[in-house]
Amino acid sequence: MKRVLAFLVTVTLSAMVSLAQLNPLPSNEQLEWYDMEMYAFIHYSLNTYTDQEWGFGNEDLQLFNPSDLDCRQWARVCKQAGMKGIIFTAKHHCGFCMWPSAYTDYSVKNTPWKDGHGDVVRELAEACREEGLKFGFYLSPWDRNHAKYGTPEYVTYFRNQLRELLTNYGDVFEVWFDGANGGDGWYGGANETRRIDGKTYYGWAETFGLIRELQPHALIWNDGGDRADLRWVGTEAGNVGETNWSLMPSTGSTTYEMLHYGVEDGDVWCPGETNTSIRPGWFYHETENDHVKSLSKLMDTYYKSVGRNSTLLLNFPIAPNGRIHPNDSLRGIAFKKMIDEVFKDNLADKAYITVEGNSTVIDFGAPTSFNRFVAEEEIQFGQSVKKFTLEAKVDGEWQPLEDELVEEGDGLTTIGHRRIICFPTVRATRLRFTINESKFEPKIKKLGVYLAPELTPDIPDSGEKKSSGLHIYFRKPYMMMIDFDSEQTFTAFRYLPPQDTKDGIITHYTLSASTDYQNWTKLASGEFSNIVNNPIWQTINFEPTKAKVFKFEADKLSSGTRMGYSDIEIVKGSEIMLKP
Ligand code: FUL
Repeated sequence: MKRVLAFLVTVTLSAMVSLAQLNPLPSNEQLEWYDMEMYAFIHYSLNTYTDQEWGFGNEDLQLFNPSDLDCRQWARVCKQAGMKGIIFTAKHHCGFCMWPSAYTDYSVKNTPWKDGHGDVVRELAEACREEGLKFGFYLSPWDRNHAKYGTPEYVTYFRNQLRELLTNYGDVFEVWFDGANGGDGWYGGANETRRIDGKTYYGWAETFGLIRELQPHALIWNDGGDRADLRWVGTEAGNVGETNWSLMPSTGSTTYEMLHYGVEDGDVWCPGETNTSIRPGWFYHETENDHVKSLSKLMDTYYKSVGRNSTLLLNFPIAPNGRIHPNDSLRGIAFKKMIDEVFKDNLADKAYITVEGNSTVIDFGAPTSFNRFVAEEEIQFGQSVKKFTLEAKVDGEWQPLEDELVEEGDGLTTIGHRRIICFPTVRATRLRFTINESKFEPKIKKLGVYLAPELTPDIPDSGEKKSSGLHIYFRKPYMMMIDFDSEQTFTAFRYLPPQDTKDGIITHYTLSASTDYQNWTKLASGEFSNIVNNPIWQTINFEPTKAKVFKFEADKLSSGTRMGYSDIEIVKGSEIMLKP
């Protein structure tokens, strides 16, 4: 009898194992993570005081002395903006630590702020607890300050810091390891370029082991290398694919397609987290105060993240005074109010619902206006739906509905945790939802039908190039010249990198000006940091300079052999020069 039982247990276990392989399932932590829907990123570091996106690693510690640093304000704003947690840049690529780490001098402990007795990580972790928000941190693996970066000693340092953050600040819900890795930096004064293999250098398996041991419930985000618990979605623009599987292959490199759309037959659960900033940049720049994303842009981001089986990690930068700027907080709070408004009244709750084969018919009883449809799968049993259709019965005729936010196809593919479909308002008596294809018997948890207020979309870009009136020509594949009919006084040069390819994006540049094409004055040179993942306008400000011609040289490209651009703008005072 015992043997029979043992045999049965073995058979059942192996059947469960092979079923699990066929249909990987999320962990409890991943299920809770989905339910958070939105949480905040906070970018704050020495960059805030140098107007940079990536610090070089030698920025002056004396710069860190905020007059009004208030982590409670951050937590309150984030909470009112509907965020369920905060992930904080404890250390960005410049290596400056926002907590008094015992392993480096390059931290808050050697700044004038609170006479070196402050700890931003502690203040924020406490503020999160007070506001009922979860707390997580970003610890940049790349460190442009550390002398030993690139050697095994740095990996020990990195793990020591990880241990500090995992043990001294209470529960951590997510640990974020950015993928920007290696390149030029200060490195303790060496001032050189160091390359590492991001997949092997940090010994991720062991590093992850430390997190599992010290914070077993924390989720790990990593955008390549060893598969962690959450994946990047391949862009920082704030959208994941309309088809979005929560699965990935457990090993091997990833491509943009895999990150953006997931992998239908992947063997591990590794859902996509959609990250973007409420402004163009991740860090605060005064010049972006009027470029906080509009309500319609934020709603679009919500539909393309939370509405596509993902979560939204929305960044709020901290201003130099140590607080979230009022423009960002007002917009964040308006965003939450708009989400509540859209989803306050589920019209399906009052309807008569019948199931006919693979179709569910929602009968409103009378012509009813709606423009949003929501479906959710019971993902604790896996993700199943591959294709569905939606039809509205208008004047007695069934009419197909399509997702208006996708460019190709009807967008009605995967569902997962939550899928929101947006379409122009229809007035119909019934809505029919049909599952056409699925991996296994799908389990639908919830259906919703809503009437969202019409938001005026952002005024579309007229498409007119700012550079269209400029006289631009190339001297070499790496050298662009822009000349004017007469000598004038200029104050800034702006560069918009190619938008649809990474080839030709300038990561390092030199800008010079001349009045006679003979004698050149170097106006600036440096790095357009994070331009590859976030290809937004880059501004080079300089002292008012008389010039007739500009020379813009690409010292380094992300890839490709020719410098590329989408647009160029040259600023004369506050006026934009369109015509020479
Ligand atoms: C990027 C980083 O390089 C940016 O600076 C920022 O932290 C963003 C969230 O991730 O890859």
